[in-house]
Amino acid sequence: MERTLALIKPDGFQRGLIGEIISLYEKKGLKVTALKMAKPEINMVEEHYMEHKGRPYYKSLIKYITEDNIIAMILEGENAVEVVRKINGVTNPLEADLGSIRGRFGLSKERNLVHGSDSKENALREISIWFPELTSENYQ
Ligand code: FUP
Repeated sequence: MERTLALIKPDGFQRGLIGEIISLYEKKGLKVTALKMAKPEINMVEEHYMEHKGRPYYKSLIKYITEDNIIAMILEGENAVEVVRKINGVTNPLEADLGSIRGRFGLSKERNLVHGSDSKENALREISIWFPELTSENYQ
C-alpha cells in the first residue's frame, strides 16, 4: 500500500471546493488516513517547495500558499502517488485533462487548487513536513 501527500491550496478552500476535491480522491478508491486544515507557516511552505527556490514564480507562489487556510492530507492506496497526480491533472489547468481537478476547476497556472507528491521519496519528505507528529510509533 502506497501513501502520498495531497494539499488543497487556498483557492480550493476559498471557493468551497474542499468537499468535492476530497470526494474525488475517495471515490477513486483512495483512503484519507490523516487530514488537517491550517494557515501554513512560511517555513513549512519554503521547505515543501525548496526545489523551486530561485525560480521567477517562487515568491509569488509562497505568498499565495500562505495567504489562507490549506488542507493537508495523507492518501493511501495502490499507486497512490501516480493516481493523485492523474486526478489533479498537469500543472497548467489550460493543458490539464478536462476530467482532472485542475482541468475542471482551474484557470491559473499558479492558483491551481491542489498539490500531489511527485514521487514516493517526496511523499515521505512532504508527509514529515505537514504531519511531523506522525512518527513511526503512532502511524504505521
Ligand atoms: P505540480 O507538480 O504539478 O504541482 O507542479 P510543479 O511542482 O512543477 O510546480 C509547483 C507549483 O509551482 C505549481 F503548482 C504552481 C507553481 N508554478 C507556477 O506558478 N508557475 C510555473 O511556471 C510553474 C509552477
